[in-house]
Amino acid sequence: MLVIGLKPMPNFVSPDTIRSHFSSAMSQMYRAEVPAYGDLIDIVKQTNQDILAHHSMADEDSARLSEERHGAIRVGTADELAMIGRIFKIMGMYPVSYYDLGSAGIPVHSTAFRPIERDALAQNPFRVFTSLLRLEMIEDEELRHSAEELLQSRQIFTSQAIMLTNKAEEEGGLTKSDADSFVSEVLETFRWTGKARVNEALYQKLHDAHRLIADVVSFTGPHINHLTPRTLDIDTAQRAMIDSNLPAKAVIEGPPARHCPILLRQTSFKALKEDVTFLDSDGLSGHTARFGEIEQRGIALTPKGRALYDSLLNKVRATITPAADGSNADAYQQALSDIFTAFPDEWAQLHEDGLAYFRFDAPECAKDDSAIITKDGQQLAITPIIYEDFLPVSAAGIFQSNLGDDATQTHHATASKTAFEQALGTPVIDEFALYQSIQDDSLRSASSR
Ligand code: OOG
Ligand code: NI
Repeated sequence: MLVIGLKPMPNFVSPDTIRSHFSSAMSQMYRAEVPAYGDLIDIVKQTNQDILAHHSMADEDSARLSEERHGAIRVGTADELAMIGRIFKIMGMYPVSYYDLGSAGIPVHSTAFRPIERDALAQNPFRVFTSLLRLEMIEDEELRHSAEELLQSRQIFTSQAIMLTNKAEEEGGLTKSDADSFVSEVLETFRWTGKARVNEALYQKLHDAHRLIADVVSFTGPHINHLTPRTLDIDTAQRAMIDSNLPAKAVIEGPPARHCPILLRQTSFKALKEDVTFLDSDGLSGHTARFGEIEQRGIALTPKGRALYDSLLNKVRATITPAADGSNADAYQQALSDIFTAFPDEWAQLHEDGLAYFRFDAPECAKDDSAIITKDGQQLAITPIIYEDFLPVSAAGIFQSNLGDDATQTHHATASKTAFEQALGTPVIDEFALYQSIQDDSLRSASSR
């Protein structure tokens, strides 16, 4: 029967599919731009295969691995950040958590855009660590004005990307052909061009204020600065990196190696000294815009677990600060392992102490990384919920090592979550609430069997 006046349901592509396409397009582009990234992908793939050959994981956790990665970008203005937020929303990515890097002397604050629901995460957990420049941390008033003008006068999005974003918002989604052009148009925003919008002298001034300021302000847009694949064993992957002449930094950021991995461990290396063309010269600047990074993800911690992690890490850092040149790396790793013996290292114990988040299942669903517990007289399998977010101290370490060790010239600034949310145009989501709700939902369905 023909119903007159009723519009046919448009055939929209799901945000999860758009995100997967986008993540894979970014990966292809970055592979072409930074060949060492391709080597990293190969190393991680191999170590993951070796582990999965003798270690069983729930399909939900292992299926996503081969495509799992995070990226990082740095934007210059509130308008840019707000538009990035609208674009990522069309891909099913939402701003989670606020990261203050100002207190480490780095002139940005950040959030991570990522999927937030269990199904969406299982399909493709692509996340983008997104930083907003804090111009107020430039002390020289004249330089601050020049930077402001440069940022105000650039347009980092193509007109098609803007048009399709408006269309997706108005119509509630994108058709297949619109989604395809949306992905390729948005990709343009993150492409490296090497063409500075400033002359060499201004670049140098910005660079002297802070390398990060030069990286954000001098160019046509927020080039993707790294893409990070996820390894199941970062110690092995790091050794393989060094063997392949990818000079991993000496210290792995985050918690020590453990039987039950928690949160996030990361290591990176300086990728490239880029050739930059300035308005007045095509000098080789040795600008370090992009780098390589790998990470291992463990279980998400509750506020109680996170407080214990933070206090143990502070204790380590009160004893020993990892030197930028890696000279005390072994002593640092030793102090880290010693002090973290205070953090329980068995799944059932972590659950019992309320330190970490788990999914609950029928006992027959248990895999190698699950444990069986008894709750209200019922046997249940518990499986770690993967940490999907970032760590501010680790992020500060990653920024610093890749900017160079003389990178902390600015004054330290206090966190300003409110200012960040105003720029973004929406509040950031609380990460703990997301993990808690995935845990609660799984307990409800496991108990009502
Ligand atoms: C982001 C550095 C932080 C991570 O994995 O913690 C980061 C940047 O350099 O823009 O990517
Ligand atoms: Ni990263």
